[in-house]
Amino acid sequence: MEFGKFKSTEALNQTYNRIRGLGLEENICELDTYGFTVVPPDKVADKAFFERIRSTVLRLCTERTGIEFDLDQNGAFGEYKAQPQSDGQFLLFYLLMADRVFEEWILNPTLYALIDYLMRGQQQLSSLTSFVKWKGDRDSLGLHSDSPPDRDGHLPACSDVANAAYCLTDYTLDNGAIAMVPGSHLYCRQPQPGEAESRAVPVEAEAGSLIAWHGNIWHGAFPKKTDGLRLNVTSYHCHRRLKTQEAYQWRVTQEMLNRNPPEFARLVGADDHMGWDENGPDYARGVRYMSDDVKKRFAAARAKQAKKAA
Ligand SMILES: O=C(O)CCC(=O)C(=O)O
Ligand SMILES: [Fe+2]
Repeated sequence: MEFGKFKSTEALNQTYNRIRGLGLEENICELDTYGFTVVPPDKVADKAFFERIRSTVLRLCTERTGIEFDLDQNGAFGEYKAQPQSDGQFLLFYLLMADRVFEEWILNPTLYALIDYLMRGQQQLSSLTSFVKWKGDRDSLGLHSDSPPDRDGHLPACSDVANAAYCLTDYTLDNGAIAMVPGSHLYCRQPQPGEAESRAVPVEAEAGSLIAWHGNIWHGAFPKKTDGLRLNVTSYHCHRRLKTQEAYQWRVTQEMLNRNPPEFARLVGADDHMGWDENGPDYARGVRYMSDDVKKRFAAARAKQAKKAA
């Protein structure tokens, strides 16, 4: 029996084969069972890429705050005003538009494969941010699901959003690791305030690891008790039918699209005709960056129609 080639799952075969090719089967099992996984650095990116993206995030910290940032020193807000800010934490936003290294990152094969699996190929990038943390107090773990709930707080069983943090420093309990409630993605609802805190576990991972999670899982963070920074690149994706947090669809430049493969264009909604003006929809956007398997399915449908008409 050979898996990966079934005719009825043409769209999924590629995802399946990608997962197997990268040796991520165990991670998929963890995602399905527990709602999160940790991929070790050697399956994510090489050291040179890691160093490049980390120094870029540090440079942006310095540029946006006006204060020199160093991994071993605690941070400060300086001139930086973007919200939310809390004790010992801010977020850097809109990283995709800040440096080309982030264009490379969203196409990273391991990140792409895990998100593609969770979102069944329907993902777009919602935001690319960095949580910048240093020593600070928290009065709770701040448990939440990343998926937007319906009116009554219910979540769909599928992963409507999926998230992944590329750890740029070690995550340990004392360093303010992300907190996960294993298996809570199956509850299909947001937690009540304060609920399940005692069941949350610290996700300990060395710098260079990728922590990925199902959109429904209850997660937050432990307080950072040590000196120095905790840094990441948080790669938040949502289903194509949802609004993105950051504005890419009409803002990503043609130059950015030209220098990247069609997967990039689809991730930033450059193939999406929604949001038109008085000129109406431009359906050509969808065709321009269509994936090979969708092209194949379209061609097969057209051929069938032509045969019928003949
Ligand atoms: O690492 C953290 O502080 C948790 C961040 C979080 O909730 C998220 O990235 O969705
Ligand atoms: Fe979150």
